[in-house]
Amino acid sequence: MPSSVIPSDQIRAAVERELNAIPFIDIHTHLFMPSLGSIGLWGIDELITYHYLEAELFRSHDIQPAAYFELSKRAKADLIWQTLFVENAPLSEATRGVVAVLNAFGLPTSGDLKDAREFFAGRELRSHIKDVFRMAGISEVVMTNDPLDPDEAPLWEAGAEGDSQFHAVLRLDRILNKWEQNWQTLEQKGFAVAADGSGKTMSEVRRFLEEWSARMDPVYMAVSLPDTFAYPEDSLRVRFLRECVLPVCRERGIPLSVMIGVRYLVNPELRLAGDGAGKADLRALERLCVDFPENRFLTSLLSRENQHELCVYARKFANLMPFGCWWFLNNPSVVEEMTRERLEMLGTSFIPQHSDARVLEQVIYKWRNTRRTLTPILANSYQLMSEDGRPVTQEDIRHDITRMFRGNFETFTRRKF
Ligand code: RAT
Ligand code: ZN
Repeated sequence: MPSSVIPSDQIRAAVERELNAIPFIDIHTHLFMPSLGSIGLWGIDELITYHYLEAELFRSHDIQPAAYFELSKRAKADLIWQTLFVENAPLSEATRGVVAVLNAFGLPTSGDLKDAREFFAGRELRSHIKDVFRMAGISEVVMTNDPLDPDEAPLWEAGAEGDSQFHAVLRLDRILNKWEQNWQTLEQKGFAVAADGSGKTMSEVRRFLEEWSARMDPVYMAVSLPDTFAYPEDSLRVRFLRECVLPVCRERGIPLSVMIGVRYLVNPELRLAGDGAGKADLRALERLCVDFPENRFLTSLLSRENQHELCVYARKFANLMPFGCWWFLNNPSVVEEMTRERLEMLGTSFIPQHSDARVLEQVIYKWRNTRRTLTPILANSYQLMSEDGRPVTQEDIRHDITRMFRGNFETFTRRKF
């Protein structure tokens, strides 16, 4: 027996050790590097007013959304704190997350928010980011950068300084999903585009993507898509994909991330918290993989019902990389089910999780929860392998965890981080 073979009763501890030791790459967040700092969210009031918690507020308090959104940030946080943390025990995943962050910084998890507010007010952003990443066990994060966001675009245009711990992603939602509301912004920026996609629109959108890719150096391009997403289809979205997005991705050798299954604003009054989820028809994904073998697709799906099918498609197409347990799926019960299924069907050839953090300190609880949920799942897989006759070594565990939380992303993006 090779010396590094792990006895059965020590497998779980070995998995836990490696999960804690290996710094992960967080491949999809809504965090921003310090040079885009004015749009980055951090601190206690942002943590408590996370839209996942706003959705929960309206189930436990009778304030109307319109009245809630009139409040100041601080008053919103006080109301959510009082309702979801004081009057009720914080049992949900999103509320527990806030508790875990407070606890990680040694702050009180009950009572009022005075100490927490004082603590965060005294932090210097750059050193705070370093501490938070260390506490979360991540080496770097991937941002979501929207070249048509009126707050973000000017910062890039003014030459925002890059940061080795933050990688850019060119987000395409305003072009692919909201062209009608955004084509004039491109026109104002000097691109000869038309509302109906006629004339030079396609070559100009392509030029726009090339220009912004040169500016941001994105590790991938990304779009969130509705549950009704169809391909092929006679639509502007599909023309943009075929004639602009996918060719530029190929030119630059980067993947496209397709996040499918959002039902936008099923309750518009809730704003960011108002989206729902729906089952998608994955034949669209199949056709993309078949028609564009030279492109690579990072894929996350919002509906639980689509997850098994996604594994089947990943077995057919090497240019498809399932990633993450997205948004409403990022709860231990669902993460467990999805990750077991993926391990059973794909081995380690997928990316188990991303944080989707919108507020800096969320990476602490989100990655802690991922490690906690994954420890028994991975340990069980190694246990079964060992019972079937292949001893498990420390090197196996290190190699596999590194592959899932770093290597698969590096290989798929053709970068070394
Ligand atoms: O999880 C979220 O915060 C959602 O609101 C979305 O931002 C989603 O993750 C997305 O990237 O579209
Ligand atoms: Zn997201």
